[in-house]
Amino acid sequence: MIQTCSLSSLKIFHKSASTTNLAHELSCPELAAGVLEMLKGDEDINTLREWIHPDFAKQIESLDLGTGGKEAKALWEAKSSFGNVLVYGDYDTDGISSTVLAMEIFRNKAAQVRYFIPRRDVHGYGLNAGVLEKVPGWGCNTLVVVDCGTNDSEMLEILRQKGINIFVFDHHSVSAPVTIPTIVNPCLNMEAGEVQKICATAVLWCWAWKENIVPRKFLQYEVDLAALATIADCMPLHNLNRSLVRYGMNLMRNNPRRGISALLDCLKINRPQLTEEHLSMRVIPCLNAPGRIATADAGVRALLGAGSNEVVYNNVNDLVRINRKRQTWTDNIAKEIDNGILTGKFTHKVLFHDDWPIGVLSGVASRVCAQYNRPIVLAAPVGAKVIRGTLRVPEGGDAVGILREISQKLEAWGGHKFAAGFSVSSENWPEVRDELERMLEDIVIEPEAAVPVINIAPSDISISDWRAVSELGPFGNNNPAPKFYVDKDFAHSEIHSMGKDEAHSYIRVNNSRLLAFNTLASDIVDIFSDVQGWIYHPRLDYWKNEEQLQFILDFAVKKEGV
Ligand SMILES: [Mn+2]
Repeated sequence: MIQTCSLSSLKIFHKSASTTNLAHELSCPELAAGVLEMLKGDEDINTLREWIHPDFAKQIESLDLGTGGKEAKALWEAKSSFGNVLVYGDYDTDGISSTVLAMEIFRNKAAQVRYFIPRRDVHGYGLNAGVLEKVPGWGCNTLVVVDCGTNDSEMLEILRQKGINIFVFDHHSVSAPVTIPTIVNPCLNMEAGEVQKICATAVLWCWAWKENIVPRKFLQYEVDLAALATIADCMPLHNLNRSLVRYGMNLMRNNPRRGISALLDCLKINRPQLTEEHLSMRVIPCLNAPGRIATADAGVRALLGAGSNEVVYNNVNDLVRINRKRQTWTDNIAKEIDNGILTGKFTHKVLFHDDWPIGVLSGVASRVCAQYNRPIVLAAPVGAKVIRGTLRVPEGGDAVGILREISQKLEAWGGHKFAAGFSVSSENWPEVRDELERMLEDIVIEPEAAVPVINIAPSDISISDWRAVSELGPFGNNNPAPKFYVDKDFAHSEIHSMGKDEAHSYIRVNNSRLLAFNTLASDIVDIFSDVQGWIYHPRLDYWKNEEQLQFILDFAVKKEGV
């Protein structure tokens, strides 16, 4: 299948004299200067210079972990051993990465380190009071809470009074009084600005780095966890996060931990070619999957990578298998909703089904919201008395704001502007459902902003040009990957089939090929006369140990009015 978009949805950027000047000032190829001009045109020259050469020492220096960071350091230094340590984590990739990092750091000063990951279906979000009550009985001397806990001072205070050492490393926003002095969370000091937005794994890693908790040489081999969690939690890719992701990806390419090496193997990802897209589209879904539909322990075990090779590969195969199951469930529900919307059976925006597994609903909701550019709530029962739901809204809406308005009727709720979740008692559900339906109806959706694309033919991009553009990455949230456009009339285009069963095809543009994977040549021929141009992106490929550039077709751009 070939994806299409309209010419009016694009903002086509043409190189000009200012691009040449900028390239000169930054001593970089014109293509990199053009990409910077297109995506960061408003920034001053020093900001752009720093973007090309991020200064890690300066970035981590400007991260302020506040008094919590100092208090946690003092506690760390006050003891020679923390006895039996329990790490309390969370079930997504940031939660399990920070759990593994905490275990590996606290092992340096502990008799024993164990972990507990709550189950999404049983324990809900964040710290669970019932579980914490049992902690003293487990012979625990020290509790390390990661990726949650900021708003649970009251619960933690009870344990502290029983003589248990408490550390919290979190990045969630503050909504309750913080009385435990050793809560490390950059959100407690938001005045320092954008650099404070980091994932929980990065909070712990940066604390250990800044405060010299463990040797920096040791932390250099743990930065892969921060990289995975930064991408998984969709953190804005400012310079500090870019550095963490970049260092982490280099580690995964050259000297990965056993579990990651095995996982990349199973996913048939060639390590030296690892990209941020591999992580976000393939690796992270596998790490997230167990927490969504089973217990997250499989993810922790895979990242810890203990045991024989056979054990490590078994753990990783578990992840891949569970992710396949999650994918099937997600696809089936998405298809059901697709059909419902297209046949007019689903006119409502709040959808409920007794049999939907709650763990995959947020993924489905994101997909439906993006595809139809419309708000959606998906809900399903958990046990007999509770309904859980997930809410997605397009640009123009405020998901968490909507839940705030009906919060008195909810058991629990949270989230951010585009995505939020809640639980509600079965008695309150009919009322909540109708109110949500009414509020979603009222959202005024903003028209989607035009997507910037740079006008250049593939034959005009060299490997060194592309390397310089890659230096502007890693790409992702707040730093989108640049898109490239070539007009169909730029050169005579020829369409060919390729691959086994001719399942793929390519378009010849001058001396270059635009590769269209899983697209039949006949599909392109069918729309060819309606096409104005092509959107594509370059990719480095290795062929017999030779590096070469490939060009991947992303969209056919349709002429105006067709
Ligand atoms: Mn997190």
